Amino acid sequence: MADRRPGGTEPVPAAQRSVVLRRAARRTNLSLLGLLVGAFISGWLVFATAGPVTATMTTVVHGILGVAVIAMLPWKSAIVRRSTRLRVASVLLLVIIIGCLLAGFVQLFAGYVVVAGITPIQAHVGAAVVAVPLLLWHVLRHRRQRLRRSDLSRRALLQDVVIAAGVAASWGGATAVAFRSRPDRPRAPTGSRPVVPGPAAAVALPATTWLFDTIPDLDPLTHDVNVVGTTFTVDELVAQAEPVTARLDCTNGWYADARWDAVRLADLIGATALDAAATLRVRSVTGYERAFPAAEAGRLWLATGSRGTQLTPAHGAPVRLLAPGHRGFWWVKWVAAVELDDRPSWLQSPFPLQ
Ligand code: HEM
Ligand code: HEM
Ligand SMILES: Nc1nc2c(c(=O)[nH]1)N[C@H]1C(S)=C(S)[C@@H](COP(=O)(O)O)O[C@H]1N2
Ligand SMILES: [Mo]
Repeated sequence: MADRRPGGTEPVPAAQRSVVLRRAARRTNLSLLGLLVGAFISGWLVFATAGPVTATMTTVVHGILGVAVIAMLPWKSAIVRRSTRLRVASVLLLVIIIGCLLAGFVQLFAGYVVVAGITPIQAHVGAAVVAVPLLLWHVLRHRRQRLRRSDLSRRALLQDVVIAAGVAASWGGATAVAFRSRPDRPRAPTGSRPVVPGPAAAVALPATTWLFDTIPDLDPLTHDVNVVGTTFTVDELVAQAEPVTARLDCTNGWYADARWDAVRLADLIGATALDAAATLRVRSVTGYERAFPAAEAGRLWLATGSRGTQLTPAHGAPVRLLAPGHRGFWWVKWVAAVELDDRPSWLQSPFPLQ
């Protein structure tokens, strides 16, 4: 890939032929570093958001950063080709980043599919997590990447603007195609696709564990739930339950507008106690728990069934939380207790650890 200057003798690499295409290796490497860190952080922000506005913002930022990583590949491949020695870990990093990107696009265009027991999001996030130590090693190994003044010249920044425009256009095109793909499974702002089209029974949903939780076998006849000091049997909750349609949007890339039989938490807790508390904590018999601002009690529900039938153990029987407007990992299954306290609800791990 080298040509010769007219009348000259030195080979000139293809990437240096044009001012527009020339890019200092350190600028490419530092851009890649920034983009990868940004993609990693924004990916977790996609998981943390559920509202139409917040989820759109995080998926747009994440998608654009991801596409920008691809835009660096031509320049990065010139660096790799120039390099005197290829290291296994670096090549592995390359393979993993490409796999991560491919899985991201499978989610974008096709959504939730299970291939060999794995979903696109699991492959995507798994690859990103594995890439972290490899990238760390790679960066420490090639650490001398200080920016120079010329990297911030007007020409250099103009190049970034041109690249950014190309990235935005490619991302826009891909997103437009994604929104038209699989019209039977319309994409939510979070990027999820419906696992079952139309209003579903909860029992038709995939049973999902966040990380390591195990499904307990609870007896609906003896299990009860302690709601701020008052004990409710399952029968008492069933008697008060009303039909509710709520969207469960799992970070694994699917959502479902399922029908549930459920009781509003605000109807089980005294208004004075609620007003006095900062936080409402929902605990599972497994130890899994999530804390919400107490003011949300009017939008949180304890579900005992779906369309008149009991929940299955995998879906949280006998009692599970519905948290519409929050991603699936907030929908605590096998609820043992609901508690109020004064510790702010944001003082918890942003994601469950079990
Ligand atoms: C090396 C880091 C990462 C890169 C380069 C990357 C790149 C991408 C790309 C290119 C897409 C598809 C494009 C698009 O949505 O417009 C995507 C989608 C997605 N990524 Fe990542 N990602 C990374 C890490 C993560 C992490 C750590 C998470 C979550 C913890 C995550 C979650 C998601 C989700 C949920 C989608 C689908 C959202 C949608 O369809 O808009 N990503 N990613
Ligand atoms: C997508 C992420 C990246 C991939 C896949 C990648 C891959 C590679 C590969 C395969 C090489 C050839 C040399 C080797 O095998 O180690 C290389 C060279 C290099 N990389 Fe990266 N790299 C990435 C990001 C970065 C970042 C973020 C930095 C630093 C901030 C960096 C700095 C360098 C430097 C300085 C070289 C040149 C080494 C030489 O000339 O021998 N790379 N990269
Ligand atoms: N106790 C407990 N509750 C949990 C989980 C878990 O692992 N443990 N997984 C959460 C996740 S990630 C999702 S998407 C929903 C899935 O509910 P489902 O299995 O009824 O589809 O439950 C949530 N509640
Ligand atoms: Mo989930």
